[in-house]
Amino acid sequence: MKSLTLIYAPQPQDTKPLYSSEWCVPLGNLSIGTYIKDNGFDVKILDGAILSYEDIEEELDYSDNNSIVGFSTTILNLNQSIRLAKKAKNKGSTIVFGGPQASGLSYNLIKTINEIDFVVRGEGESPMLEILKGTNPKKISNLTYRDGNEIRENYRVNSGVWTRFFPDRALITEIEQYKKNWYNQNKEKEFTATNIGLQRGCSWGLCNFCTESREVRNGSLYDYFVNLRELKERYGFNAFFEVSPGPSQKTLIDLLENRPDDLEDVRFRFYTYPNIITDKLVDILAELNTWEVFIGIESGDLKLLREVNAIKSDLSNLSKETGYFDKTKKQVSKMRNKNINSKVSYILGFEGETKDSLEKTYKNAREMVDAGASSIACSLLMPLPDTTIFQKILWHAKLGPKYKDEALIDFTEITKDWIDNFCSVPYEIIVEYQSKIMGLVNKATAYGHIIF
Ligand code: B12
Ligand code: SF4
Repeated sequence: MKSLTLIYAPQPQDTKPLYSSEWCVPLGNLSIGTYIKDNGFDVKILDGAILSYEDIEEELDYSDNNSIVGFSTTILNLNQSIRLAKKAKNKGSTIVFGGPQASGLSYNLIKTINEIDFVVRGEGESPMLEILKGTNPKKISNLTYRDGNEIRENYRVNSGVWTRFFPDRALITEIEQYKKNWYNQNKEKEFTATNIGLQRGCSWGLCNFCTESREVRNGSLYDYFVNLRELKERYGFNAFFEVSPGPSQKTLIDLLENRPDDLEDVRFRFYTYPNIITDKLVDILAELNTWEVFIGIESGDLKLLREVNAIKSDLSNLSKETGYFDKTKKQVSKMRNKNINSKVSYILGFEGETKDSLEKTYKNAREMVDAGASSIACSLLMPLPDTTIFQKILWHAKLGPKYKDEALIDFTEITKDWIDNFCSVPYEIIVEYQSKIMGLVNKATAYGHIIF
């Protein structure tokens, strides 16, 4: 009988892990693993956020030609995943890649990396089950694979099977380790958090640098709270880092209105964006015992925001932009008074970025901190496969030929290439501003690059 090992390879050592990576369980792998286990197969989950590369490599000694080994990939861990895949392939295992980075580079991966048998684009639960059952690849949705000399990319659907069960944390043997990591990083907090996902897809879904689709999919709220209750009673988690990208106001209102009495004390952390945070929403967030909101402000320059489609308001009425940032400042300050931390997030290096727009972003960050924002995320724009800006790279006369067939994208190199060709300010100045913006608070995070 086939068995499944699901791996989240560690990110390279010269990159900076985000503070939350060590206490967040790998939800994608866990969701697939739960579905596969429920269908009768053995499943093992290996998470490179808490295991070393060598630990995972050692575990692969036990794989053989009955093992399917799956890798969940991001722009940071794809190369390490390929190294590990080579070892598993030598043992005779079938290799499956999935997750956002492999989804966006599926064709190139199958074309250039012989060790990879299948790439799954998008949701992985159903395709993985079909692979384990030995179904003919032609009939498996979301699959990219070799068929003789051809590469086939089957149609992609979101089957939504994940709405019918909860990711089962019993599959994670080191659950106590995640808790310890939370305590170590959050000594001052009196609650214990884990990550959970109500929704897939973003209610805005238009930013040209992002891979999120507008196709919002939700599970039932009743089941969601059953899951929360289990996480509270069985594992002692009483705070939830909601990974849903950009939940709408309505979703947050529904969450409050459907929250059962015995869960009134649990806390939340949400990803949000400026336009949905109104006075009413701040009250709702407070009633939900929200400890932090991440606010994707992205840039202090409205012209740039409009061009990357991230202004998050009705573009047909430009007068609505008046006071766009003032409203956010007001809400940040209101949230501070209600003990909700605001983590304001910026991206530097949008198309057409200038010294002047960087200055506006710096000024914006300073004002948000003055208004009460307690932490900052400030990243250099990383062109991710499957985004509009990645498409711009592929259409570019010089960069297109370089990246067209590439499967192993070096994120620092592509970031520099993007800035050199699409921004009106050099990389060094952008990094200088990143450092200035992050220096505004004690707690700042950045995308992968180590710059300090
Ligand atoms: C929470 C989160 C984090 C957390 C927690 C990570 C964790 N342990 O889960 C933290 C903060 C640590 C983090 C870090 C980073 N993140 Co992040 N993160 C997210 C977020 C918001 C939710 C992830 C999630 O739980 N989704 C819910 C699960 C169920 O969905 P899923 O993971 O996509 O899995 C499904 C499919 O992708 C697929 N699948 C996934 N794995 C596999 C494996 C196999 C074998 C198969 C077949 C299928 C498959 O099937 C799954 C089930 O349907 C996503 C955005 C999003 N909405 O997904 C960004 C996202 C995944 N992150 C992203 C990025 C860029 C990063 C960082 C590089 C940023 C950084 N600062 O360094 C790092 C990378 C860390 C690393 N080690 O590689 C990008 C990835 C894009 C890309 N091409 O790489 C995303 C998509 C955000 C975005 N739109 O830009 N992240
Ligand atoms: S950047 Fe945020 S708001 Fe924009 S599409 Fe992505 S998840 Fe949605």
